[in-house]
Amino acid sequence: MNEKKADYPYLVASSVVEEFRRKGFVITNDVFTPSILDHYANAVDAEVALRTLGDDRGIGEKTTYEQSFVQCMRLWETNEVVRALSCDACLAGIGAQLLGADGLHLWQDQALYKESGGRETDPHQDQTFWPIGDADLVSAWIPFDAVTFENGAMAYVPGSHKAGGLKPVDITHSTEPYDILADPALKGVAPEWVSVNPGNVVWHHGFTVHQASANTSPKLRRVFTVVFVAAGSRRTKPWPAFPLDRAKVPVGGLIKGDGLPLVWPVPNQQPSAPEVVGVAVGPQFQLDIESKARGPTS
Ligand SMILES: O=C(O)CCC(=O)C(=O)O
Repeated sequence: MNEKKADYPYLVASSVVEEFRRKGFVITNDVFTPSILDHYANAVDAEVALRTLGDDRGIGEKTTYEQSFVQCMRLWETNEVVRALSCDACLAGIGAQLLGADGLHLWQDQALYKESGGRETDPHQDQTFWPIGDADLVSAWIPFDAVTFENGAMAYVPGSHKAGGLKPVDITHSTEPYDILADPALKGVAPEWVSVNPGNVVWHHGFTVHQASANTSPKLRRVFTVVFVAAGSRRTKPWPAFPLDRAKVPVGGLIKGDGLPLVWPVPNQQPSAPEVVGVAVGPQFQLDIESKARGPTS
């Protein structure tokens, strides 16, 4: 073990790193103890409840996109307990090991709560949503409950991250979503379904094609995700992107600034929340129409 590795609060076996780099996704076991996970799950539950207060619609009354999940983004900015989860040194250290990065910025977090009766999440790549080119990006998918095919498990196309950015998929269904699984670059490789127990975390690369099954169970599927981007990455395109526009990152500029804190190496102080926050529920796309000055943190 070299000195640098000894600094990681959670050391990832080289076979796990190798699997991530080969397949574009991997599970890390026992990242959270049951009591710590419970502590965070309660905080995320409370924040989601606060943000969705007054929305009494049944699943059938929601848009196609909303039927995939209740989406609440950047909870770390409005809840101090969730901030500790999204800036957790174990998570950030694992992300750094998987990407082989010296530093990581927090790109976003979000609760993705798939309701009973919720539809599938359409196959897509995350990274093509954002003007960040081929920056190294990794996502931690953190279930608060056991997840199987019956209640909204994820499936990943092994090796698909090596294809780079394919045509973006409009998972919001504002337009007909591209059938990315039929993209010739994927060579017909079938997605692999992954069941996961709470405490374990599934990681996927920003270019890995993934989807989630419908929730046919009677219970809510509670998942929280944290996305990290390698330090030194730059904005590549001018089109709107909430976190980049908020931090005033120009094309060619480094991805950093207000709302994009460095979380690896572990900072001396927990990052502070940005001055301006985005919409409480749903995707945060555009700064000008969606943002407001932050109220008191809960
Ligand atoms: O959990 C889901 O339904 C989808 C998650 C997803 O697409 C992601 O974490 O990138």
